Amino acid sequence: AVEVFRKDYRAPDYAVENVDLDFDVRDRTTVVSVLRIRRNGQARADAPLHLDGRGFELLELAIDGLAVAEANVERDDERLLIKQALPQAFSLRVVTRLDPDSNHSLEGLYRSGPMLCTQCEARGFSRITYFPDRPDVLSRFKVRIEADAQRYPVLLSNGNRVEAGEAADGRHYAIWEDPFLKPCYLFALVAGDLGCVSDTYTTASGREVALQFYVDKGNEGRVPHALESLKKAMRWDEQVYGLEYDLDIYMVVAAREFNMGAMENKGLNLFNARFVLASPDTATDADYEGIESVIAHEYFHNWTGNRVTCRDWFQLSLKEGLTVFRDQNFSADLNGADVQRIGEVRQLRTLQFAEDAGPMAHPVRPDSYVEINNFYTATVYEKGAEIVRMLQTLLGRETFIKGVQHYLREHDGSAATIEDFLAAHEAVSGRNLEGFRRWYSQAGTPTVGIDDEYHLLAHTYTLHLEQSTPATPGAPDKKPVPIPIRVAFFDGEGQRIHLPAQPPLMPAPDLILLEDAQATITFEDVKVRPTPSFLQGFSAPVRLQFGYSSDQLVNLLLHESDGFARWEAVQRLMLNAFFELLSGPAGDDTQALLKGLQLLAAQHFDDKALLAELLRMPSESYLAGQLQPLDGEKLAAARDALRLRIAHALTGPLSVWATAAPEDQGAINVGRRALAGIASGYLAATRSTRILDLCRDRAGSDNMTLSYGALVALNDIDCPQREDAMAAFLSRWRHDALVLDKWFALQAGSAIGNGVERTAELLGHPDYVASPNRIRSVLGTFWRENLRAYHRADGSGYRLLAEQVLKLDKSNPQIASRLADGLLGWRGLAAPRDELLRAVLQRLVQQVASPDVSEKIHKALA
Ligand code: B3K
Ligand code: ZN
Repeated sequence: AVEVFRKDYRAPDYAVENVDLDFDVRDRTTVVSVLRIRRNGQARADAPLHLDGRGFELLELAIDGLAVAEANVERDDERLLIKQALPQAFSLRVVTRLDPDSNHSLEGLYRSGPMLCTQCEARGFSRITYFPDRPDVLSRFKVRIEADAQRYPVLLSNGNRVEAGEAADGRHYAIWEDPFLKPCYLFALVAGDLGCVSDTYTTASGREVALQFYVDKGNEGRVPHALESLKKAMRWDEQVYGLEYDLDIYMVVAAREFNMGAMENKGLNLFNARFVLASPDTATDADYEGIESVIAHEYFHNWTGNRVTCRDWFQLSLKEGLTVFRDQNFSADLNGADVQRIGEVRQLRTLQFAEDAGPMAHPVRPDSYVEINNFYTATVYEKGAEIVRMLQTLLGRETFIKGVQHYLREHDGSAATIEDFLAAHEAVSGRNLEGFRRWYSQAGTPTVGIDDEYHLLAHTYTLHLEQSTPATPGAPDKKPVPIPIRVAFFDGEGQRIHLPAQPPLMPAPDLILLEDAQATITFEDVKVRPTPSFLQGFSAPVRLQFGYSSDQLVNLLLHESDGFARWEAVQRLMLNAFFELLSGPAGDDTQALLKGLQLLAAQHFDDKALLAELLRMPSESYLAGQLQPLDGEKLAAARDALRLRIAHALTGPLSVWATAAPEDQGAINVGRRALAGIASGYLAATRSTRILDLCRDRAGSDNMTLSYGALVALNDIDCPQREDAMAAFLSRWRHDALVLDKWFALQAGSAIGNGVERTAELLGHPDYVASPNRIRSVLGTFWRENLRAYHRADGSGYRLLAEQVLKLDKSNPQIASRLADGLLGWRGLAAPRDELLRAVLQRLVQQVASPDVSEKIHKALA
């Protein structure tokens, strides 16, 4: 595989104006593609025609009705070059034969249960036919599908259905036309036997849109939440961005087998079933929120991604970062900003900070890639969203929205760049975003260090700020970036102190803008020593270092009004206690945490969901990023000790919260259930029979949040209640794939016994199937959240994961490559694990075939 560089971008020589596709679905599927092609103005008259294609049988290749001679063709595994003299405009006919039933990569045309479906982003369309598979070639698509009427009653593609009817031999057909220009990665097709739930939506301008959800038959009752979420998203985009839906129909199809969350194909989204199907007995409140946000995300792509797409894949964050930012705001508006923001930061710090610190670190706009699928990352998505958020902070919400609208107007129907996006914001705001561009081009997580000084006699308060970004692979020298730091000040009793703005460094009383490597701000006339609260709302994706005292942290935990800042304070207290317990007995730091939590427990909380977040312990995978070198067994033990300490210090309130566990839907109950789950988790660690019995009984609840919460609480405790509850859960849900995924994840994540052996056994369990969701449940949970097992000092955890990566490397490289993330960080491990994992990698690198996995392993060993 070759490395592709951003600097090598060249506009395509040929435009494909029309794409006419004919899918004849039989045991094999034959695809006739007729393209109307025109040479672009800037191209040389003798420019060869570049087509991408792989993994199919080529039956015909003709230009203007004449077969292309072998002598005029140059071809390798992935592409084909036509070198004969070509007229300025011509038609290309390509006939290919596909075998979707044996396509386990889940890219291109493949089978998922009762249907055939497609996944084309990033480069799956070229598994269907020869085509210039690049996002800057935009065409008008017309698609005819013919298939057996019994086996495939549902025939779908993008746009509007313009014709349908019967064909010979019990077959039928449908013809779809998409009036909008689109790149081939947004093409989609579905042929299957599916149930349908439909509804309508009336847009702000009064157009009626048909909404249709296609799911496995029998699952229709689990669609309403996704459907309601879609309608909310459609309304939100009208109200906030003034953006309306543009076709007469919007379809969502739920697939059992899907490599990622979902895909925004024009008018025909394909979804991992887990982001569509929900009922209170099968899906947790967290699942409900996930569905709402992914449904919204894919819908928002209709403008940010589809109407305006990306010029090349280096610009991926143009659509992904912006669309994540939009779905985050949607969720915050619907469910409350504080808890939403805490979840975002938790994810960013756990996944993206780790990525930035590892061998795959890359800028939000990468400079090169070997396999583009490896760059659908937390950096491109989540850090990309953080950059957009900072832009909004700098420009103000109103100007920012105008900037987005201006960008969409200027580039509607075309393929754009991140540069175009920034230029649009410069145009509407009159600001120069030169320095800001560095956020897109520079990898690594900046650290901001702050010191403060208070002069009792002079009544001055001074802040010294500095920033630096650590070197990342291939990029040793980093420049400062503009960092917006939202700030508030409090006195010792938690009352706000208002200190004045000091432009340009402090453009508003609540905002510091650190643009240089260092800066100093002095405030006069400050009567008492302030407790600063830096980075409110997590206003920039940085690590912030400030020597908070325990008292200051407790002060912020109890009195800050910004939910994120309260959470941040308790995170710091928890981390301090965790480090104390890692190296010895409980001392001052643990005491400070417990005292803070006791005071917190005595406060009145309307927002129970926020209280639950404040009490939640940092996850193992988050802690792993804090510990260098990493000893997973020690880490898990210290975390267990911390859990037990908290349980003993808060037994009273925890018992109250653990019991208040309502089954009904509704936001207030979502918070109560979250709290009950957290509280039972702590209490179970004390092994009190009362709580273990309660959890066992609750695991049989008809409310999945309660049931699953109880199982999580029991999961690390070796006791008969756990055995009984797990067995009952398995036999109750054995036939429901999505719920069964939860059972597998619990097993793979449990601290009990030998987790490596148990995980290996799970892979041979009679109920195990190698679907992407199941693989992630078992192996993803194992390496990310079971550090005790995965990092066993004998290296057996590493060997198990590597074996599975190798196995999947051949059938489904995208999934294999996701799992390979668990193998990359050997440099950060405590001996002897570093050498054990390195040896595993050195063996693996000889054996893997896919560019996906091999790119990562090469970078890890470099
Ligand atoms: N755009 C798709 C992701 C495609 C991943 C290709 N490997 C889903 C999304 O971000 O909405
Ligand atoms: Zn997306």
